[in-house]
Amino acid sequence: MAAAETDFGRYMPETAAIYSKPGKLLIGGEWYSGTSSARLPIIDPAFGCEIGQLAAASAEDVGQAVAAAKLRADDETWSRMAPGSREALIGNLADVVERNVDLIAELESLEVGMPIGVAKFLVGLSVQSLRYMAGWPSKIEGRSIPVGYPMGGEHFACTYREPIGVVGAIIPWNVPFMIAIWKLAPILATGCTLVLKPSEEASQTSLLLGRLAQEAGVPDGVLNVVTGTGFEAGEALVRHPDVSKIVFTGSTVTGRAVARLAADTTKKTSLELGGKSAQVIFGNADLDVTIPAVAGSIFLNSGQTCVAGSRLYIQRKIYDQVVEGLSAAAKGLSLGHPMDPTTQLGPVISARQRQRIESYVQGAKDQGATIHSAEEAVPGGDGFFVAPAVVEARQDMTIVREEVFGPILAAIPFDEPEEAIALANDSEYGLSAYLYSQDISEVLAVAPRIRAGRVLVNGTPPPYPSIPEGGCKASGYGRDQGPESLDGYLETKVMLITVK
Ligand code: TXE
Repeated sequence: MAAAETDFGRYMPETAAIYSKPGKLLIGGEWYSGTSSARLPIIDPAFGCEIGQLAAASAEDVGQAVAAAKLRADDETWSRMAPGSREALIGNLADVVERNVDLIAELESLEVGMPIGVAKFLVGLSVQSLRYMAGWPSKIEGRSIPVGYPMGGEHFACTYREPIGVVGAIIPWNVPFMIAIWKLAPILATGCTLVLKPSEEASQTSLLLGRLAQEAGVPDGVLNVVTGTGFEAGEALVRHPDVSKIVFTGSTVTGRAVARLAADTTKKTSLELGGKSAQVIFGNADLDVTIPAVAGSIFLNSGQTCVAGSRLYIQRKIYDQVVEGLSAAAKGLSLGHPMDPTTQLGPVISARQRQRIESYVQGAKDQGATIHSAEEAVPGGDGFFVAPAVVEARQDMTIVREEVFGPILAAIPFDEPEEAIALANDSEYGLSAYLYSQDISEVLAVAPRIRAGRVLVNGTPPPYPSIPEGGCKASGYGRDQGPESLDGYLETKVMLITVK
């Protein structure tokens, strides 16, 4: 790629207009520049150049956003809104988002480096998540509990499920719009309110979501968006005593720090953290299906997905064939500008991430790994492109132990299924796992013994809104999507009536 800077001619006029003005903060239905004059640069990863600026929210701005969210959370017209009205409102937001898929996808593609087709697909999935959640408000039920002691007395007991109040959501840069919707949809369904702090590296679609929520008629103060740094805006949100819960998606290190800080004010937390997900290919797998699926799991969005299957265990008799097939798949990927429809892999988010990924690959080489890298596919210029690679590794290598968050697959052979289970579980993480086998008995014997939030078999379908997403071990706790996500925003209250 020769050009040195972003050509807005490739984008819709609305996209160019958005970047021509510094971003603002959405607080209580009003757009503010913020109390601080500091601005954060927005970088186009395809060229490494600045394309706009964001407001850097101060602790005072965050305090105002929390106050607006609390005012609305305490307002019974919101927290006790008729379920039918709430369902209609979420449905409206789904419609508004659907009408704006192209614009949202352009912003996501521009800031994250995601190929435009992938971005449109993922924004489309977000519409599905909203529609799924739009069906829930009328189905959030308590229960009646039969009570009574043998010695007498008659009581009636029942439970209510009530919104927990103000939620702070801190989200990352890899798939920001979809993750914001995964937090916002159940918040709308339960009657909580939200202060959303997107990553300083990809905030624009969260700001656009604020605009679209206004257009859909979401009441002021229900969704507040504060852009800014993690250490200032993020920490201020976590410290604030009026925030009942922090829902966080990001790195394990930051997630742990957030949980520690949240404990000071007895906040609930839900953490969707890093992953080092295992893919296991048994000798009888259908390789025509398996190789593209394995490649898709690690190379989608340049490996920047939390559920990326970055550790690959291959039964020895097909090891060479699989490594060869996946190396060819990596080398066949087309790297280029995210708006080019032929591009399969865009740049990674930042120079920092590129350097981090490259240092993991170099480290593996230094530890004796064989690397099959598509270096010749990397475009020239200042964009943050990384060569996809298959690394023939050993279990003790850093590249197998730590989350790389790039298009790098570490492959290791195994002999017996028992060994594959042990290798797959030999990780501090537990987000996702993938099994490939044509033997259903083998699948049913192995899947329950893998410690992960989910086990996908013989394919990598996109996330369904009705299926919970989240992990265990160092990958965190709590769930997005599905009915389980609602539990995270509800408090159970008991009413106990003495009848006689
Ligand atoms: O994440 P951070 P970074 C992993 C991935 C990546 C690494 C670093 O391995 O290479 O994390 O990415 C906010 N208090 N994942 O540095 O720091 C920050 O502003 C409160 C995996 O971008 O976790 C941003 O909004 N908030 C992951 C959010 O936390 C703070 C996706 C995430 O930033 C804060 C992303 C603080 N002290 C990265 N410090 C996945 N599994 O999906 C930062 N933040």
